[in-house]
Amino acid sequence: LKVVVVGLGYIGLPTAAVIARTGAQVLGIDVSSHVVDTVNSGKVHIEEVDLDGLVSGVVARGNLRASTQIEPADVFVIAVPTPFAEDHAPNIGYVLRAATTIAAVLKAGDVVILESTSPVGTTEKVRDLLAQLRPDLKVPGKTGDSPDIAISYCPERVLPGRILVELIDNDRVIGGITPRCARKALQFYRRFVRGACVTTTSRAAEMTKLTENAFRDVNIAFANELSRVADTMGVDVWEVIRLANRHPRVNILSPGPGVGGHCIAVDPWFLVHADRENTPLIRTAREVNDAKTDYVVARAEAMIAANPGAQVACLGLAFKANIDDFRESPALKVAEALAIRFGERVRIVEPYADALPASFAGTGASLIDIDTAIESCRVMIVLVDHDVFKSVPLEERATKQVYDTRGIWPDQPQCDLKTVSLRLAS
Ligand code: SAJ
Repeated sequence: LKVVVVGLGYIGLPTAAVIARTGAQVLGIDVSSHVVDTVNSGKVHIEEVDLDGLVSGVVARGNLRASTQIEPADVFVIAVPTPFAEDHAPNIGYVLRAATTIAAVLKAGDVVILESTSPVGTTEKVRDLLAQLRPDLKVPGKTGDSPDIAISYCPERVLPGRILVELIDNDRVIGGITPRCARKALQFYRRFVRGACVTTTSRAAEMTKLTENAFRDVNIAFANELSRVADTMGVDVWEVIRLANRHPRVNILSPGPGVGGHCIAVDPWFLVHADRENTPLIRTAREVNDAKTDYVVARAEAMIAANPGAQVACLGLAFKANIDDFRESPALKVAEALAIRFGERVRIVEPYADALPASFAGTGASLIDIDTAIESCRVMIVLVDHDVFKSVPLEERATKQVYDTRGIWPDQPQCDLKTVSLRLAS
């Protein structure tokens, strides 16, 4: 079996490597020659648990190659980004460009699978584009009962940090343009997926992916809204959530400084953009989560202003715990805002960074380790729940002024938060 994976990013590269491990011949296509060269030398350009070892193994065995040039194959997997524009309109330009690239080498019997998170109807657009570019091929759902190619949508659902595990163990939703298309894609996923593979239509599969991330966003928004109410009331939100979650049908997620990453803060907009009138809750959840970052900045600023001259440690820049991914990170946004306002008083602790991102240049802020932070900073703003921060014992921070946006130190004296929130309110 020969498989082409278009896009060697956070999803495409692990997917290509996992397929290559099954013994298939896999060619990864990327527009970046740096990425192509890196993969061909058996190395990786992204950090993901165990990915380096897997890629070096499958490249050494000759099962995975990378190129900027497409080649014929039996199965084509599209895993390119689908960003959105200023007005939240989804941009499927990379998907259509990938389909155009594939069209050049497509032949009867081939299977095309879109994995990129996409607005409902995108897979049909891919089908229409392939039909237009290759009038010599019969496409599914359009030109007769026995199409030459199969086209499906099968969203990735993996969690960064657990990608190689979840690629295998998670259930997959496989949406065919026709049932026959779904069956063809199913045969392919059975090669490496241990979870259940459930077939449906491409439109239902597209909406399922968007629904999963919108569900999580709405639930995080609920937690973030609660945290603001609790601040106003002078109540510890973490204690309230712990207590409420003892109810058998209540399961509240964790508040934080906002929602980051490339998925949950983006995908709900695809639903809102498709049907603005009927999505007030999903849109509001997005706004609540974005506004939480501004609220954390304002609260941290009030706390720092109340401690004149004190050094301030911002703990964490990553978009979530125990990863080195700073994309769309609310922690990064908070730390940047504080560095711009308070300059060299601001010290950043991020065990997953070797240096501060370029956006901190000229602010005077510096990168330090957690021990130096404990020694030198009286104010601590917890922005990421990295394990290394969680393990700081109470005796090392009992006298600190702490704003714990992630609730990692439940035993921390809370009095200052109440004072600050009252000051903010007045
Ligand atoms: N977050 C909170 N509170 C929580 C949970 C998360 O503030 O209780 C924040 C995180 O700190 C982070 C953001 O939300 O900033 C997103 O983190 P996440 O762990 O919820 O999700 P991602 O973005 O790493 O991955 C999500 C996953 N989707 C779901 O859990 C429904 C993953 O399965 C998807 O494959 C991925 O999006 C994707 O690629 O779409």
